[in-house]
Amino acid sequence: MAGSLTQAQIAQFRTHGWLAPLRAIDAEQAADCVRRVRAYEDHVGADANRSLKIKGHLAMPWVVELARSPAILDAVESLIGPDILLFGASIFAKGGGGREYVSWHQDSAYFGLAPHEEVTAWVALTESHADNGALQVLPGTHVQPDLQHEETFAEGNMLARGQSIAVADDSAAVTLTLQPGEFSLHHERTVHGSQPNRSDGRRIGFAFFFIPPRVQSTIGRRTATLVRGRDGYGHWDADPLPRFDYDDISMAAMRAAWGQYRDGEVRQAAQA
Ligand SMILES: O=C(O)CCC(=O)C(=O)O
Repeated sequence: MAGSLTQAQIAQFRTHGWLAPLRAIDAEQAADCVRRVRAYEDHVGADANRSLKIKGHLAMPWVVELARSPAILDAVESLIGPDILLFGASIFAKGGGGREYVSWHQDSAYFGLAPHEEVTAWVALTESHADNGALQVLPGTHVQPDLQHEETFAEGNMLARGQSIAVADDSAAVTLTLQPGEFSLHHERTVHGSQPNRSDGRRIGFAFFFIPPRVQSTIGRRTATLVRGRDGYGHWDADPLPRFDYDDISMAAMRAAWGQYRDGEVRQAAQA
């Protein structure tokens, strides 16, 4: 299969369900993205975590461009093939010294996709390490089915419903240390989460959700954006992409998708 990953990197992903670090953009470009996130927050008057979720790429063209970074798509192509749809994007911005964390979960729980071929690229816009609550993964967990998640709505949990998998032993967890502009990849069923940010600075990452066009929505017709190759299946309608920053039409679609997800209209796979 074409793409940028070596056989060893592909084997690492297939065996362990994650791969890192890889470089998407340089540090200066990452700093520029951070400035744009702040500008977005000034514009909407609220933390980006409250709205740049699920379809966060519908708020501003630069988010789509970031997802389209050749280095990201080349790596994803190695795993899912030359035809690639961007199915969604969520920001995870954790304030320094805050209580926010992400409980152990699988992305697949609420994605409503089949077959299970989704790959998440988590792009670090700031540095991301153990002290500031970097993404952590439990290697090898992607070979399990969709697991039952308890919806805890716990205070500080950054996930919409505080959805959590009870993990008896997380001693094998791997912390994905990334520099600004680097990214990691994980499979939609890889159990992952993150600890609070104990540093002084903000830790910001953008998660992009990629699927091959053969993957279908199990919860009705939805939208996605073809970012490479061709879609020979037609399972997905086209996302209403932003024509400019804060485009009202695409922002309304983003808010609707996030609302459906957050308000429980999308049921978790293990209960379906
Ligand atoms: O950024 C984090 O802390 C968690 C990210 C995450 O859960 C995800 O990318 O699915």
